[in-house]
Parts: sequence; C-alpha cells; structure tokens
Amino acid sequence: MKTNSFKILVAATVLLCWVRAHANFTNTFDSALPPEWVNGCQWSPGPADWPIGGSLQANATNGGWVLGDPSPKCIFNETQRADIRSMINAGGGHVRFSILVDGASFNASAQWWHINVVGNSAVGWTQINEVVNSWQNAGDRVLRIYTFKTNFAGLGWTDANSTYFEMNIGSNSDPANPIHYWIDNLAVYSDAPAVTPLVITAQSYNPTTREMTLTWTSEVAATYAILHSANVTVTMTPVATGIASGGAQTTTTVVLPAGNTGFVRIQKE
Ligand SMILES: [Ca+2]
Repeated sequence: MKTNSFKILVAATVLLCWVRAHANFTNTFDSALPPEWVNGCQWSPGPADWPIGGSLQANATNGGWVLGDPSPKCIFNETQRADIRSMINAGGGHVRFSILVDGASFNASAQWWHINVVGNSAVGWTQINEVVNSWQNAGDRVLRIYTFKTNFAGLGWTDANSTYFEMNIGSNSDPANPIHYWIDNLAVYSDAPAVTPLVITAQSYNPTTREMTLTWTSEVAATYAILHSANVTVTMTPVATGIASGGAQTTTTVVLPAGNTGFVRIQKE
C-alpha cells in the first residue's frame, strides 16, 4: 500500500546573521572600589552634594603631571574585555563617565587644573589631553560635573583581538596642588542596533488545506518573507512577502504548494 506522507522542514534565516550580539556594561561605584581599578584611587561616598552616592576618587598626594601608576587606572577584567571585543565587532562603541570636583578636591589656593584620559590596548597608548581644562577659584565649594565621552577609536580600542584593554585617568596642575577629583557613572556601551535572533517559536501544518501557520521572534517595523522549495537542491521561492512584523512575535499562515515534501524558510527582508 502506498502511503501519502508529507514532510515539511522549517528554517529561520536572518540576513544579518554575522552581526554578533554585544553586551554593554556600567559601573556606578556605589559601595566599593571594583578590583579592576588600581593605583592612585580609592572608593569614596562621593561629593557632599552628589545625590547618587559612591564614587571613585583620585588620591595622589602630589600635583603636577599625574598620569599612569600614580593615577586611577582601570585594567578591565576578562568579562569586560570580552564585552569590549564584542562592541568593537558590532561597531558604535563608546566610553562615557562623569568627572566631579567640589571644594574638597582642592587645597585653598586658586589654581589651574586639567584632566587627561588614556586608552591602552594592543593598538598602543592613545592619549586625549585636557578633556577638562579649568580653573578653581580659592575657596569655591560648588560641585561641578563634567561629562567625558569618546568613541572607542578615541581610546585606540579598535583591535577586536587585543588581549587587554586599559584606561588611565590623570590630572595636571601646579606641583603644589594635588587634584582629588571623583569619577562616577562609567558606561562602556555600543549604540549599534541590537539584532533580534529570528527563532521559530510555534508551527503547525494542515495537510488537507496545505496551510502552515508559523510564529517567530521578530523585530518591530521589519517585514518578512516565507520561502519554500520542494527539496534543498533547488532555489527557494517566496510564497509570501512583505509580512508586517507583529512586534516581538509575528504569526502568519501561508498555503504551501502541493507536494509530499517541502522546506520552508522565514527570512527578514
Ligand atoms: Ca555612584
């Protein structure tokens, strides 16, 4: 007796499948100095008027050019290094943090002061001078907040194979005037668009009507096509195109061509 079986295989395809997911990370220094931060810094409850708590504080006892071992240095740990590599691959990598000073950052003298930032990696030492170039009036107690932001290239973080990533933050001032600034709200992030993996979450097939209903994870505002072929050796042809995203998930029903076997693919257009 001849049996009439029908086999359908389904597959999901994303056109951007080589784009790797990337992970951002932050540090708000709320309760302790993270172990990756070494040299010339300590945990601090933060400036008196800083409403969001603990910070990292530079604690060099001398002024002058302070950059490198006497100044705050972050040797990003392996988890963070993996995240930075993923962001280099994804593109759009940035580093942002706040630099804070108030009266407790300075001695009683009126004085000039600068902040400099350096990235280090396999690419080498990459320095950005005078991200702050400011003046402190004698006796000024006011909290001031400066936001530093650069893309990864600004720190030389362009080699996704680098085995290390470091950042140094340093000050420059008169040698008699150490600068006890704070650092807070470090964010290392990529603004590259996130890629939603296309995963089929439900499927059903009615061999009488040849209707196949598929549900998959989708991206808002994307459109999708359903392709079909009788076997994998021939080019798949669309059975439906321009299927509007239903949001985080999309469900659609298509009528498949007649045949005892077939392959179906969902493709982001
Ligand atoms: Ca904080």
